[in-house]
Amino acid sequence: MFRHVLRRSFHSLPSASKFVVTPEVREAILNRGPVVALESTIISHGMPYPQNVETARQVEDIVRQQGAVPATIALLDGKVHIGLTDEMLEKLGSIGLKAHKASRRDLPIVMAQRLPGATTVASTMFLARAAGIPLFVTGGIGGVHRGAEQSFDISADLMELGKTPVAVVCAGVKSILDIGKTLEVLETQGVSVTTYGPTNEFPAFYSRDSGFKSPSRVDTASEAASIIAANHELSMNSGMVFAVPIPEESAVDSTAIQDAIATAVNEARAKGITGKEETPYLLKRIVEITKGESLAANIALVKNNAKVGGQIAVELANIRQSLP
Ligand code: PSU
Ligand code: MN
Repeated sequence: MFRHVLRRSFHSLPSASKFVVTPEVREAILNRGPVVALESTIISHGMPYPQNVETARQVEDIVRQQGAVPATIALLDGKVHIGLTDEMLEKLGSIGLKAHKASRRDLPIVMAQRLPGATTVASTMFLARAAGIPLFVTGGIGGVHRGAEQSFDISADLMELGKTPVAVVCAGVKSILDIGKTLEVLETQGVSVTTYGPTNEFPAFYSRDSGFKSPSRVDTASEAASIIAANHELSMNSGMVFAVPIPEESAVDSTAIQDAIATAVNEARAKGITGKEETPYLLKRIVEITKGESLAANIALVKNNAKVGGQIAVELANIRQSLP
């Protein structure tokens, strides 16, 4: 059971010809080695150019420094790319919001229409799983939007986490969202949520605490890897969230951020911005209102997640490679 799930890879897919996997990533997958999937909506829609491209490159370097192979995922010219060249990264970053924000429902459309597609947490998980990559690093996951009881706006990320066995390393959930409701939906979906210590709280992206206790906690990469291995061993077919609090020195004053978030959310309501546009709009306005302070924090936490995620990938590879 365990081996079957852990050995799953793109070779078993009927659509293998639509997957372009770089030789380095391919080799690591086949050897059950340490690979870290990375999303591309954070590049196109999550940060301004050129900091987005610069950060994406640094994140890949940090993953490598831990001994793991980075695999940034995007769609270009009708194909899924697992591992991007420098030129591809530059292209996605520089076209920014003109790239198609491709969540699960958008994948077939973006592929068929050969659009430049940036993958969200949901679609990156789906494609990582298809390629045989069990671990994925990002900044923050999508969640239940404020006022969802009226709008029904709940990110597809949460549903994907319920049905795709990929571990997502993030800094928790931004308080542009309703964090309490997000944790409730994750529970309903059967997603294992763990804070990567040294705290018992679920982190809130820019700040280390959300006021909500995390359902579980680990303090080392090997403990995290053993949870991922156990998920596979049980054939859970559901995802896991590892929430890493932003480093203390990079956390930002929560009142300034809370004010910026409140302003941005009110503006979005006033302008009638909803659906897939809402998250990118809020991210962009918060950077503008805080005059870049939030961007610096965002970059710092993504890099920290890359470090932790790279270490977990190495530990997970040790477990998988020790299997018969
Ligand atoms: N949250 C962030 N930064 C991001 C995103 C979310 O702090 O870049 C992106 C991710 O790609 C995530 C997506 O999967 O937004 C969620 O969008 P939506 O709420 O439309 O599902
Ligand atoms: Mn939404």
